[in-house]
Amino acid sequence: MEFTGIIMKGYSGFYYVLDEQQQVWECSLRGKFRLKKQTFLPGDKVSCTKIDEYAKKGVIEEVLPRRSQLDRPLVANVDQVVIVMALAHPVPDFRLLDRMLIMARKHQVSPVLCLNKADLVEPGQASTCQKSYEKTGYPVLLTSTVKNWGLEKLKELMKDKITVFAGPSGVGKSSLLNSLQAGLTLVTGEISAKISRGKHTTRHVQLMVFSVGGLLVDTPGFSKLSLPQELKREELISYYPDFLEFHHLCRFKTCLHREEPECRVREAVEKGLLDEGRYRRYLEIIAEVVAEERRY
Ligand SMILES: Nc1nc2c(ncn2[C@@H]2O[C@H](COP(=O)(O)OP(=O)(O)O)[C@@H](O)[C@H]2O)c(=O)[nH]1
Ligand SMILES: [Mg+2]
Ligand SMILES: [Zn+2]
Repeated sequence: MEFTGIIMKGYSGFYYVLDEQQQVWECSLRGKFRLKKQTFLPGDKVSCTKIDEYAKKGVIEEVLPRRSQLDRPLVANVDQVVIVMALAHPVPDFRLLDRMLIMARKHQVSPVLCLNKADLVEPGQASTCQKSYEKTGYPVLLTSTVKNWGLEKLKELMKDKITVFAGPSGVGKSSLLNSLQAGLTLVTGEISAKISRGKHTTRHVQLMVFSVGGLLVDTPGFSKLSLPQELKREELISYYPDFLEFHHLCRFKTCLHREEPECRVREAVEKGLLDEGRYRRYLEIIAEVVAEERRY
């Protein structure tokens, strides 16, 4: 008997495959895969054969083509990444955020920006931040797991999709997931406390079932992200959907929006139509891209 399913996790030689009836099967690989050095990632769609119906054991026969592959975390077929930043505690890392937006687009995964801990800042501060990123066209939510703000909206966006939660440590990723999915008990808390609890922190990448439909991935969080390899200076603008309408009006088609005359992007920043901080970070990134090009 054959069935298709999604790999939820791999663990010591076995793969745990969720079938369409929401049952998990412990599957091993046919020897031929080991020879072919084929990789199997969480999120991969596979076809399997049942070996033991009662004990829910099976064998993976084939991996179906991957739609996308994220590197951090290493997961296949991710539909969207919820980029979580805390508005305070820790202060938002907009440099990291802008890089994560670039990375998401590079991997053809749609980003959702979640500005969490909205309960810790003045409403005005939260909405200023929200408005400046809404110009990208990506959904930007203000959330609080303490006040239950924005969670219904986030839930709606996650329905029937494979969603990865990413962002720095301590911003509330695990807390959000615990609030969104009844029964989840991911470890949350201050960073130092989590390290001492060691074993229970998110190490293996694992997909979890979202009961309204869809799958979730929590990640341990990271603080640094490099730019995509071989990113060209003229390409960078395509990662800034908020800048594009102005870019098209610049005097020079090749405008990098630095010192060029009649730069409409720079003008838009001066007029307050684009966020100044985001523009300054763009200048840092373009400088990095140019420096990187020169190395080759
Ligand atoms: N005030 C406030 N604290 C929060 C919120 N969400 C999470 N926290 C706290 O922030 C800390 C880190 O949360 P955690 O979910 O472990 O962050 P993670 O490292 O991104 O998974 C914990 O102490 C949480 O209780 C929120 O919306 N408001
Ligand atoms: Mg966490
Ligand atoms: Zn320009």
